[in-house]
Amino acid sequence: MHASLSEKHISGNERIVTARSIESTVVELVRRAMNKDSSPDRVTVTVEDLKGRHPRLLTALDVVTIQASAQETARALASRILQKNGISSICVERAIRLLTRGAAPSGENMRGAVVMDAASGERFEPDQERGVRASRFDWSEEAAEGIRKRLADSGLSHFRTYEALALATKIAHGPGVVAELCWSDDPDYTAGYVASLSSGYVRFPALKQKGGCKGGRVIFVQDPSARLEYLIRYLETEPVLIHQFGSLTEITGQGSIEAFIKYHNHV
Ligand code: WAQ
Ligand code: MG
Repeated sequence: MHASLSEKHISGNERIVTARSIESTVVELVRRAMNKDSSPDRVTVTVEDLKGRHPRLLTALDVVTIQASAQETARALASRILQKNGISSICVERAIRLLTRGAAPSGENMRGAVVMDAASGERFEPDQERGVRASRFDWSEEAAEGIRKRLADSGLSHFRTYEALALATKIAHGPGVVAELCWSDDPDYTAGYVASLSSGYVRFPALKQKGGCKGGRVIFVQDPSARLEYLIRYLETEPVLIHQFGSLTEITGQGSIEAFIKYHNHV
C-alpha cells in the first residue's frame, strides 16, 4: 500500500498473505492509509502473485531495549554499538548527521534507505532522493499473533515496533549487510534502533527529540560495490516471512548497559 498527498509520500505497508486473506488485507491497508492525520489524496494498493515462489523463512532478531532517556546519551550508545559491529566512526557520524538533517540531497526525508559503505561512508543508492526500499516481507500468521502478544506484554504495543522488527530482520539478513541505523520521521515517535545479526534489534526510546520531523534508515554494507545489485534485488523483491521470534529484554543501569555493549550480554 502506498499513500501520498500532492505526490508526497505519506505512508506505505507490505503484507504477504494467502489468497483467501487478500480481500480483508486490502481493506485493512486502505483503512490504515486513511487513518493517518494528514489524509492522503491517493492510495495505491498493489496485489501481486508470488507465483509459487516460497518465501524465505527467518527468525526475528532478539529485541533489546536500552533505557537511555536523553537523546545524546542514546546516540552515543548507538554509535558505540555500530562501531562494535565494525563500522568506522567516520561512517557512523556521517549516518547520524544525514538522518538528523534529512538524508535526501534536498534535505527532505527519503522514502527508502541510504546504503552506505561500512568502511568509507560512501553512499550507494542508485537514486539518493528516494533511497532503496525493502519490500515483500511480513510476519507469518502464527508468528504475528505471538509477537504482538509478547510485544504488548513488554509495553511495546505500537504498530511501529511490530513493523520495524520485521523490516530490520529482513535487512539484517541481506548480502553484505553489517548493520542498520533507524529512527522514525514521525514527530511524535522518538524511538529508534540499531540492528544487526550479532547485536539483535537494539531499541532506544529516544534516538531523537519529540517534535523532530527528520528520520530515516541507513544500511551499512561491507564492500557494497561488489554486491549492490544482489542486495537491492534481495531487499526489493525476495519474499521473506518471519515465522519465529526470540527474546525481548530491557536493559537499565550503567553497569548492565556497559556489559551489553562490551559483551552483548543480555541474558
Ligand atoms: N525500506 C527502506 N526504508 C524505509 C522503508 C522501507 N520499507 N520504510 C521506511 N523507510 C525509511 C524512510 O526513509 C522513512 O522516512 C524512514 O525509514 C522512517 O520510516 O519502537 O516507524 O516508518 O522499536 O517512520 C523505529 C523504532 C520506528 C520502532 C521506525 O520508521 C520501535 C519507523 P518510519
Ligand atoms: Mg514515517
